[in-house]
Amino acid sequence: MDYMLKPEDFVGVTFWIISVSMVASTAFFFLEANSVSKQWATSVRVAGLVTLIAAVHYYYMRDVWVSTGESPTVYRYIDWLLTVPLQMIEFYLILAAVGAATAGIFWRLLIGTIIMLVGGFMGEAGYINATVGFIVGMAGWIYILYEVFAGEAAQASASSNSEGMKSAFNALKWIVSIGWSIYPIGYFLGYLGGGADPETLNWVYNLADYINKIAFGVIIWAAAKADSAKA
Ligand SMILES: *C/C=C(C)/C=C/C=C(C)/C=C/C1=C(C)CCCC1(C)C
Repeated sequence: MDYMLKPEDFVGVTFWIISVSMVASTAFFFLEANSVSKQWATSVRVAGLVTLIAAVHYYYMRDVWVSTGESPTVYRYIDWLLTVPLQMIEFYLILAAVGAATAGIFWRLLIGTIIMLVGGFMGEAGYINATVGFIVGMAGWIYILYEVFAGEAAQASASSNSEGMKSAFNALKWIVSIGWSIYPIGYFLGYLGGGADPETLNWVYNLADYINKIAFGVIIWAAAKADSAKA
């Protein structure tokens, strides 16, 4: 039967591992949200929502891949369209937890996310030229990076005196820059390095999701734990 995972399907194996890891992470974050202080509980639950949404999509994406060997582009972008804004909201929430958030920070992070994802999707789905989609996507990402490294969000974090919040904010900054850089690398290798290469594209995206959804949540959970222990 075509539908079965074959041992030589390396990309398929990564889809299976991540599907199950996302479910386990979801259980972990939801349970742990009960043992951190109140102002951190929402952040930890949102981390659980991110892995929950991803878990559902990974089961579908895995089926597409294992049965057709094609990139599950639509499912992937629906997942990102839900989970990436939630992760941007995390920045806002950890600032809000210490009273340093503003509406402008929220909107700019959201707008940057939408530009990045719409550009990438149009390029991958073939609505626009793959290079143009890449450039638009990069512009959205750079806008987000500016906000968290030098913009109002960065300033709000720097002027706060909560050590727990600051360490979480700094860790998230590195996720959004170094961790997220895996995605444009995947896009580049998949579409711009001469012809479409779904194998490389998908294992690189899968690795990126593993780091940027699960490790992202663990960072928030660790900061929440450390800060709650002090209170
Ligand atoms: C859980 C999913 C996450 C964190 C997805 C993040 C996706 C990106 C950072 C995608 C970025 C892209 C570019 C910066 C340019 C090329 C197109 C994209 C969409 C792959």
